[in-house]
Amino acid sequence: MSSYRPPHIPSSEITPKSVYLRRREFMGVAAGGLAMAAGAPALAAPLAAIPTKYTLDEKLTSKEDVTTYNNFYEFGTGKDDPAKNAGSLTTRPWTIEVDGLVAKPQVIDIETIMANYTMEERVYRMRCVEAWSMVIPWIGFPLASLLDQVEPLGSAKYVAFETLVRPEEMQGQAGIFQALDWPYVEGLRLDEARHPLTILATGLYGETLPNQNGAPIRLVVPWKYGFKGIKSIVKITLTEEEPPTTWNKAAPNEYGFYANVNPAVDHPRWSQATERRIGEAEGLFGGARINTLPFNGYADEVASLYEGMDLTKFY
Ligand SMILES: Nc1nc2c(c(=O)[nH]1)N[C@H]1C(S)=C(S)[C@@H](COP(=O)(O)O)O[C@H]1N2
Ligand SMILES: [Mo]
Repeated sequence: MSSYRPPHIPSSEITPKSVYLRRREFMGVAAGGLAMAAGAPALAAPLAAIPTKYTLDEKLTSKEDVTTYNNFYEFGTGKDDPAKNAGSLTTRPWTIEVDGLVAKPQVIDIETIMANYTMEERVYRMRCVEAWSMVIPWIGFPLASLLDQVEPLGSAKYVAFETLVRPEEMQGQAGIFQALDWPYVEGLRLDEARHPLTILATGLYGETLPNQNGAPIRLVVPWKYGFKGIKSIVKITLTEEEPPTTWNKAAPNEYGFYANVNPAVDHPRWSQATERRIGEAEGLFGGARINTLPFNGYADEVASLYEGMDLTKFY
């Protein structure tokens, strides 16, 4: 198969919906084993050979569910709060400060990112630590490309991420009750951050990322529990030490730094062996749960990163 060359997406627009939907149709045809179906729309570039690790032969979660059932505590703790409240977030202008152990620290404007990085579609499973999951067609680019640009020093071992603090626009950061310590912070080991599956997402379903999903730019690490996928990022820092992470600080015995999806290690308060696929019919007694896969189904790609780790233990 020839390699997949994603189309360049100009700064002003993520793939127009019509093109995007045609592409999906084409991908469906390609997955069925036909090089080109009669009547299939003409495409400027061949799109059939998306590496299978970047797409899935699983039903997509509806856009409605992806954009209305969210965790984004800066806008409230209810699943429907982010969709209701995140409209208040101003996402332009927006910059990401990249600093720490890098040769070329810089403040990168989101418009520069949109103009300079080739966006790709990645259809990934997302498994929340709360035992529900989705299949989401992200638009984004490898985090490794951005890291290359700032040239990490040899001493850099981890990447720390930080979300915006703006209580005027994030109502979950205002008022008496604060669900978490702000800013929301996350981190990866540098090799995890550089892994080709790890992306910064700027869109989903062929459109600009909705605010409730972490606009204008958020992390997606498909083999880890969803809380690692930090939203609305304003700062990335290369460090020598393992950085603190929000949920680990809040409950260290429940949420680890690594947080790799692992059906063999239960959360102290519930099983992680199975999951509820959002939008899929459940049986009479809440059945029809599906089995959770080690590394969320990405073991072939990422298990080698964790050689020597005891996979029956909590990390
Ligand atoms: N800044 C920030 N990022 C966040 C969260 C959050 O509350 N704040 N929630 C996390 C959790 S628990 C999950 S499951 C995913 C949900 O992403 P989605 O709403 O786009 O599906 O975002 C993660 N990123
Ligand atoms: Mo989550």
